[in-house]
Amino acid sequence: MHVVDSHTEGEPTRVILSGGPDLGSGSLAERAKRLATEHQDLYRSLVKEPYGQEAMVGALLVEPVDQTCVAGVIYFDAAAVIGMCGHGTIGVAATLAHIGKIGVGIHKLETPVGVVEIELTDSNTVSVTNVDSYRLEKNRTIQVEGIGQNGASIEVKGDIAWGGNWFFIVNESPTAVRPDNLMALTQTAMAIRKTLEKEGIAGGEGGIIDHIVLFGDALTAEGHSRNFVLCPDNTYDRSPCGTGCSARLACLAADDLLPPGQEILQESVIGSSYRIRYQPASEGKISPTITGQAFVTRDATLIFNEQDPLRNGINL
Ligand code: PYC
Repeated sequence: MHVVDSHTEGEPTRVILSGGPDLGSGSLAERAKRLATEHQDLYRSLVKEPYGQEAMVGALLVEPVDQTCVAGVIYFDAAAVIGMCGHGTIGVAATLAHIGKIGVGIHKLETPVGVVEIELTDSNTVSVTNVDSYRLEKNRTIQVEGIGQNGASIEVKGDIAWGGNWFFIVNESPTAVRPDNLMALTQTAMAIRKTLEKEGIAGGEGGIIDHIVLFGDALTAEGHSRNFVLCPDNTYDRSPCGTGCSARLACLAADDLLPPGQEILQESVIGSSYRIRYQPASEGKISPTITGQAFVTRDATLIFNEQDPLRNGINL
């Protein structure tokens, strides 16, 4: 299997260029479902240790239905096949540039949730105009057990928003959003997601809210902030999370906190950043654009040995 690895603002992506599973024909959403249900061990082993690494997102390149797109792409992490991935798209663009498939300029990629546009400014710098994003619900209040003093429960408020995946966005995190606090942040975000699950709180059409975003300090005068994002596989996003930024921009737009076209900086918990902005789209949605950098780290052949008892990854 031919793979190219990269990182986008610290978050790893593995692009599968050839040798991946045959998902047949149909829409990207249908093929993503097939990957999720018929090839679970395989896709997970691609990103889990010992073949992959913690926090890695896989990007399986497939034939697009829309022939104006340079490729179709299906994203997944060690737990789930996901709809879209912002950092992954920046990594795919840098990878396609690395193999000479695209040059500087504007291109399109097809994902299970729609077509996204990528603008490659140089071999590493990419702007992604993501699928239209929106806020479904403002200030949903939940009672989260086990994260207060001595295991007490705490009231947490969050917005439910779509950015290519479903997000619960907490503006006032009960846990400080600092790089020396990763364990506590992970526990808090996992407890929030568990509460959402338990209470049957979902995105549109019952979509699972599998990403949690925590914001700590108030915005600076320029609208800059730092986030912590929990992914479905319980790792935290080292980048500021492109789909999370899209969902966040939808909330800022809905609250009239950011005018169209004005660019702000979104920092991740590790301090890497994206430049993000939006334009209004139809039906009260927004069209978000995320700019960041990806660097190719490895161009390799993966060998899965039938004799290897850990070829499906470490499953604890
Ligand atoms: O950048 O959208 C993103 C993303 C989703 C999961 C990990 N990164």
